[in-house]
Amino acid sequence: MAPEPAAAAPAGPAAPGVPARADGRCLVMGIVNVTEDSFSDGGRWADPISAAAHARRLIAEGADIVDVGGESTRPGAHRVPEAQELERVVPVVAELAAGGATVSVDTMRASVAAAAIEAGAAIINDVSAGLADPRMLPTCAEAGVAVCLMHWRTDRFIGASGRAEPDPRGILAEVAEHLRARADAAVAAGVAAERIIVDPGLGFAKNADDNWALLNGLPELVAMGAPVLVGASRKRFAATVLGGPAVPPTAADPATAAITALAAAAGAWGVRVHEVRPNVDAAAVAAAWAAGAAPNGVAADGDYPAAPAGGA
Ligand code: PMM
Repeated sequence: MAPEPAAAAPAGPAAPGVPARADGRCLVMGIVNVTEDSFSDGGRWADPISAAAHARRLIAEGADIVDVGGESTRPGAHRVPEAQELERVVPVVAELAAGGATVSVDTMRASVAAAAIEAGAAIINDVSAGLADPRMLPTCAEAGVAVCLMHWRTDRFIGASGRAEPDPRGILAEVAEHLRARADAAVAAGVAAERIIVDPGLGFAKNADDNWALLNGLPELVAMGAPVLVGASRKRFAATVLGGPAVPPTAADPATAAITALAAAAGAWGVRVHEVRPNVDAAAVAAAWAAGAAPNGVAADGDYPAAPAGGA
């Protein structure tokens, strides 16, 4: 498959406030972790030069968005000092945005968000959904950028979120309610409703059953109305289809692509992935399947043409 151009995704009519593709297909967000210790790729692109090169590779493979993060959220990870997060993230964002890429920034700090927006970021991806830093939502509102609000039940934010224990009604009800509440908080802070993306937070304080239940319930989250981002890539639960979690995270890449196809078919706005190319293909398969037609009017003959008249 030919790589798509390294350009910003055009805004589609269905989602005026967030990036969208003109053809309406599920977006692929490539992950660029400028970190020492992220779950599957920590340390591989820990300096801005190799991170930007990696991001350019992902864009050449067809990523619609690149998500740049300077702080790992893996269990037990310590917070990175603010100055270090800024040093890791801002130069990468500036370079990619100057090249025309649509850049998202994975941060829980309003100061990092503000600097990244200044450098050209179009989306702030906050895994705390604005709970870690009270300035985050007002900062996004003032800048007029899109914001991704993710579900994460963690004692880091107990005071702010009010929930420390699982909801007895089940994970889907908990996630839906939390995302609705955080979206309301974002709107109250001045974020335009059409700029809000929500994310069930697969793998964040959730067991494998929780994650599969959330994917099973994805249509319900999509029906809430906001664009939904799904981050299953290389997470431990995805490897459960391989017979157990004791496999390297990259072994879950084929399962990730299958999840992408199914998530796209269920109406996901985007998927956040490490490996771009197979996920672009998976999203394209879902789009062609839904359309009942070849993508972009591509003509292709059948593999087994009809036998010539008279028979062979
Ligand atoms: N997962 C990780 C980090 N950031 N952001 C969003 N919106 N959704 C996710 O599922 C998500 C995220 C952790 O994965 P990584 O360490 O492999 O990047």
